[in-house]
Amino acid sequence: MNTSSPASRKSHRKPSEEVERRARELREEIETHNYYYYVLDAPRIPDAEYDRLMRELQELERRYPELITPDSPTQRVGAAPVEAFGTVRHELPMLSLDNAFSEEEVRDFHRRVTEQLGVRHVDYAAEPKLDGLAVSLRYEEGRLVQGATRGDGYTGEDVTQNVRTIAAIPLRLRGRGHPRVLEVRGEVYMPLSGFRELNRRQSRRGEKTFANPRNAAAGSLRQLDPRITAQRPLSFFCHGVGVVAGGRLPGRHSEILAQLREWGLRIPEHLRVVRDAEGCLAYYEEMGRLRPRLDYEIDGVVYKVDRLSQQEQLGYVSRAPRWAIAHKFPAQEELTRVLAIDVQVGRTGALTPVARLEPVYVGGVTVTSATLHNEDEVRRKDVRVGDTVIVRRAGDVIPEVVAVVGERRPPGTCPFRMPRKCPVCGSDVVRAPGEAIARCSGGLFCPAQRKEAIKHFASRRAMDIEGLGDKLVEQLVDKGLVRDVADLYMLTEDQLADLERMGRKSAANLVAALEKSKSTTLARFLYALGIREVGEATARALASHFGNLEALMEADEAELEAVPDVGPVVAAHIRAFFRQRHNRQVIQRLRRLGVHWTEQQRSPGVPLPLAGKIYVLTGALQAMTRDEAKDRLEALGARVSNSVSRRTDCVVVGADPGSKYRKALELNIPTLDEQGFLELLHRFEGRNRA
Ligand code: 5U1
Repeated sequence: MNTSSPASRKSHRKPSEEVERRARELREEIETHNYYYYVLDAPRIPDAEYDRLMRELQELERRYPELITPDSPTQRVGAAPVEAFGTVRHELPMLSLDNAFSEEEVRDFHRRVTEQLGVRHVDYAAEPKLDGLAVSLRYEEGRLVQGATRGDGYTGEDVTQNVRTIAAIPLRLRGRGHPRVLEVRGEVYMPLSGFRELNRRQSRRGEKTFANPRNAAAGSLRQLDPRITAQRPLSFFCHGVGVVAGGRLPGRHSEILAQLREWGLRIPEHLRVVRDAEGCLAYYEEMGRLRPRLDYEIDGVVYKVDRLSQQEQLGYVSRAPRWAIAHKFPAQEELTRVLAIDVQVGRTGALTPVARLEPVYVGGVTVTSATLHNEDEVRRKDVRVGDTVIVRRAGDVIPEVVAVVGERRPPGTCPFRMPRKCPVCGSDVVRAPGEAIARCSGGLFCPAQRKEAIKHFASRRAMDIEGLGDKLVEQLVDKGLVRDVADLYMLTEDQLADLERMGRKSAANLVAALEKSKSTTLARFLYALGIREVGEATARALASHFGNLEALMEADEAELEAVPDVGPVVAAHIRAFFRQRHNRQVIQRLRRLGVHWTEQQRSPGVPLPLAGKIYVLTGALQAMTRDEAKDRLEALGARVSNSVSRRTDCVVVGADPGSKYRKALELNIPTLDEQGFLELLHRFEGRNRA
């Protein structure tokens, strides 16, 4: 059976003139949008529209393969793999640059330039120096015919098929007046956003990740299979020209770059013509400030004498021009030694391995420690005490260990192992199935988690201790008045009145609020304990399933997983939490200090009286808040919904009810006034009370 539609079938007829014209139009339109997007950084159409144009052209070329041209924008998917790269001899060598690492070295450079030229002032073209891969692109009659790596400066590798897959490199130059042969030089690089995404993708697939964007760019460009290069987020900036024949270029470097831009080539952002050493140094400062916000890595800036006639006068020394210099930023990567691997416990109990390092100057500061993220990361990089490692610090980012220098590993090192007990409180360390982070399970007790645990315990949806805000919790912990949540219920008015921003009255109010909070529901109490992955809904499900705390505390994984929404991860966290003697002691103290709830001491599995019923609340109740009414209904097994529908079983109507009441009347849904509601609670809660 032939399932293809007539429109999608391959045609064996010659394309009509109209089809040919449309293919040409589409190619031009797509190229123009590439130019707006990549070169001018100002896209004119949404991505979806661009994709539509591309699909239309692909479809035409599929039906009439004779329409395909080598420089069609559809031809960037990557040619067939090769066994090895051919070599390319650079007609004009690709030079390197001298470096300056200090202000003084920049001033010395400027002095040499002015002295040799016999002038007092010099204009420099100042550019960011990209940390990429130098390449040469050869255009003949405006068409890209060759791409080559720098190699040793004289001979590079032929990467034509690979550079053709990079969307920021035009396959054909725009406009008119280009020289017959134009060799453009610049850097292929990987934007930081693309680099992070690529590493995430590689990690997900269990493939090798890249240490930095430069390695990722090099590894991607130098692929024998250009189809792989095509899938890598590479980009390109040009910063000069090599061979130029059959045409002329302007007399200043800055003008040449402007001309290249008009021809469709991407030139670096933040180009500037500056004057003398002072202008250069101001530019360096400015780029240093901008650097953390750029989506690509730069390792410095380059100053080039702008006038070509002056460049010629200055000439070259060995392999570097006398008319240009790279002013480098402090290195972002350095080598150092791992002295120890400590494990830090965060506010939420997450354990993070941290490498203690021999102090090293990197990225402008002295670094003595670097994060190793998590256990899997340490294992993947196999970082060991005694190893020599590459440390990286980019912008304001926390320093990290990028990789180990394998050949410098001393004998007798051991692989890292995550401790089994929390280094702060001694509770069990738990790593739930499928999670990357190991955590301390002593949430109620661990000093590292103290403040967060208390703030959560006091919060409105948990124990609802009015007046116990974050600042006050910090003070109470810092002054040593509270070490765990049970200590809250031992606080006296006198102790509280002595605190900052607390008077007698606020102290008395807080003591009253603490007293009031002692009467709660099992669901709220469970939520307040701050067990990992146990949010309000899970706490409610656990309370209604087990009916009492003792049954829950003793439940094993299988019993826990019988509760709706509780999977192996949640069950593991709950088990680990209640296994900790310290957590159990805090719970015992809380109960002895008067924290209680009114749920039925039920045997697990017995349904609650309002199980499966949907209630809606509207209007104000006199006897309790909306939250309390909701809690009490939920404790009886009801679901409390925000809107009335045919599925609603009952609407509780307080004073000044809103539209939900009208809707209930309209749909003939049973309603209860406050008196009726209280009687319902009394009837069932009375029956349920322990
Ligand atoms: N921006 C820029 N980077 N870069 C690197 N310009 C530039 N020029 C270079 C190099 C190696 O060399 C020429 C000055 C020869």
